[in-house]
Amino acid sequence: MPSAFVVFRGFEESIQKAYHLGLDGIELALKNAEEIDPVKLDQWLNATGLTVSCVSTGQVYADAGLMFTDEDEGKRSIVTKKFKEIIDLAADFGQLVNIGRVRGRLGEHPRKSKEFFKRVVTEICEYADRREVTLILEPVNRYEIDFINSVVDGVSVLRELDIPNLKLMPDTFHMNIEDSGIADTLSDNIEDIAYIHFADSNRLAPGQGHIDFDGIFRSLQSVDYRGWVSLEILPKPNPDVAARQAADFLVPRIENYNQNQ
Ligand code: LER
Ligand code: MN
Repeated sequence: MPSAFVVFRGFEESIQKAYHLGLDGIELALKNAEEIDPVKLDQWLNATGLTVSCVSTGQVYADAGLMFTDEDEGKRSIVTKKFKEIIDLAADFGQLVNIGRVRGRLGEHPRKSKEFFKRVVTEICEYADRREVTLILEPVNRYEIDFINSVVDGVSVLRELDIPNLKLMPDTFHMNIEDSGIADTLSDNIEDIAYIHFADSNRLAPGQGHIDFDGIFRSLQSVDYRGWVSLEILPKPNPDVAARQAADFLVPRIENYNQNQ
């Protein structure tokens, strides 16, 4: 979708560009599993040595307004089916699928909405477990969604649901709005964290706003975080410049981080 916070569009070209920027992987933002041909994807990845870091699903929501909390059972079945297809794809590519805004809203009937959310999450996690895929729940700030806004909120949902293949995907942009601190909150909750979205305070490339990424790297290093950090930034002033700013800032820091493992 034109509104997606993705840097590049077009799979083959994006993989090529990510490779030339010195990145290790590519996060796919899909609205449907059929959007991508797995055979071609495998070829593009093999040609570059990149891997899929995760499949993100914000576009499942953005495209058709589908959400886990929908009162309409038919719509909940559609979103569940789409997730199962994406999980099948992720079984071969990345083994991680995110749950962001597609979880929906609590709205006027919070008890019912929470129950619907729980049912869909339980069903897709069970399906994913058999395929060794983990679902990663993303806390999203209050201006975009009305529940699970902070990492601390996310941790309490994880404790309540108690599903082994359900983890968190914090996003530094949202954490800057909702959490008491970024670096400490990440290290304090690292056992529940499987993946991290990096964007600066203004959603631009890391280094273009006021988030202390060096402090975050130190904190992650102190708890030996081994998961991905992935860029989810606005393509501004244009996709290539934004990606270059991000790579110039992050690649040396990640190389340094990996050398100190
Ligand atoms: C999705 O990863 C996210 O962070 C949202 O803010 C995008 O709308
Ligand atoms: Mn995000």
